Amino acid sequence: MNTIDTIAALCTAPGGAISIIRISGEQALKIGNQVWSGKNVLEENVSRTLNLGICVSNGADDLKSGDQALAVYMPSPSTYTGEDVVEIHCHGGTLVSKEILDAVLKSGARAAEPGEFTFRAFINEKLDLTQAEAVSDIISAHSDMALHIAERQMSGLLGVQIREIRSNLFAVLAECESHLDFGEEDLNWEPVESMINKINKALAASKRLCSSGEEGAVLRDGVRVVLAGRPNAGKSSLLNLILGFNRAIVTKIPGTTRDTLEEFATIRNIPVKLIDTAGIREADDVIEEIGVKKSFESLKRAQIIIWLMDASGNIEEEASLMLEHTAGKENVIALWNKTDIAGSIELPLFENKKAITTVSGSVLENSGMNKLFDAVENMVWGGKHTEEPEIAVSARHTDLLQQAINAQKGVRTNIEDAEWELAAVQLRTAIFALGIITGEDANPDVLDDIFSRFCIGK
Ligand SMILES: Nc1nc2c(ncn2[C@@H]2O[C@H](COP(=O)(O)OP(=O)(O)OP(=O)(O)O)[C@@H](O)[C@H]2O)c(=O)[nH]1
Ligand SMILES: [Mg+2]
Repeated sequence: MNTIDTIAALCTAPGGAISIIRISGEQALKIGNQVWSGKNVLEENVSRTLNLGICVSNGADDLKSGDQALAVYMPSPSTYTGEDVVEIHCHGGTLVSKEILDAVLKSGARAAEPGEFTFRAFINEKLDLTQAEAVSDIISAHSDMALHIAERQMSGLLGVQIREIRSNLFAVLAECESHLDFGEEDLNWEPVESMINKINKALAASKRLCSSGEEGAVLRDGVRVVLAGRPNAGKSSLLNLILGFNRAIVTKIPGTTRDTLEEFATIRNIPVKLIDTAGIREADDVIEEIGVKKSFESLKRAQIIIWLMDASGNIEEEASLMLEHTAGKENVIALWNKTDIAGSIELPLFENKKAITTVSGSVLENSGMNKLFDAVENMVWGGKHTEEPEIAVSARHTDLLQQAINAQKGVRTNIEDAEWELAAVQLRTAIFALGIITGEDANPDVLDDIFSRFCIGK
């Protein structure tokens, strides 16, 4: 991605009431005035205010279409990208915005690549790399908790902590390098103990951040929760209950769901991908057979299985089917459903099976569901999570933090043994890994990989 061209893209999703076209770069103002015309020409005097005017669909001198639009000029450097920015807010609808964007491109802008506005913000030091990543996390957040964490990362919290660790390591590195350069001289050397203290502090902070990676993975990727069981057990009813609306068809006919159905939801603020499956049985026809095959595929990739059993049915058969299909799997919640019509019978609890947590209730009457959600929460957080973490790092950060931790571990011994050369090498490795996290030391491949995952217009 070069940073010279003036770039433009539609920043809003299609189908909304308003569309926003953003233009960023040196030519933004000139192009803006070519495609938009109002009482005021866009210039410094009217900057940062919305101006009403019309758009020119074919650029420059052709005022034929005259779509009403608001335009705003935001001069650099106090803009999202750090460059001159013009935004045109026009009527929603694919055609209007496409015509205006075409005119902008004809007037000299280049179509922005995914994440290119944020990339420019990064290059112009408006954001560090962790903040740029947080922009994407904010867009894709599926729970309040994920959103709050992304917002804190966006405000720079993670970057600040990484830079603090780095500066401790830099201080120790400077001392090690002095030993290498002026080892023979009688300088005012920092005591070894104080250097080790700095390493210990940096190491503890790195480990603390690294350990938030598990929460980060849950909150960013969500947990795959598969609803499985025999036909009619109540799987689709449970999906609808958790979603809060009727997404799946529910009937009393066994075999209603034939294809797997995936929906995002939250359970106790945990983002989950719920997968409703076709009931498992000997299929009646080829369509159902494919559906059942897909159910088995889903089971393989599940992080949590909620296996529903009909408590009003044949208890032994229900239990043995569940045990057969969840054998060797971790994180199984066995849900005895339909207790409202089951009468007072004793239901097996599978207490000798460590991977299985058994709960019972009625999806129809919405009873016992808190116990089900407790079980999901316990499985996700391993019973230890209590409150919202301040920071939850991503898989990329975790890998780099781990590299930094490994390097820091050796440094203590190197310093004690006055192995300044070795200590310096390890410290540089750790500092470099941390610098990739914040972007100072990230190479173009890393940046391409990160920004290509953004959407166009961000
Ligand atoms: N009494 C009672 N009926 C329930 C309960 N949960 C679901 N049902 C009913 O059981 C029937 C089947 O429910 P579904 O949710 O379609 O079951 P399913 O497991 O998705 O079934 P398939 O899609 O055929 O595999 C429907 O008539 C539901 O209303 C419950 O807790 N109690
Ligand atoms: Mg169903």
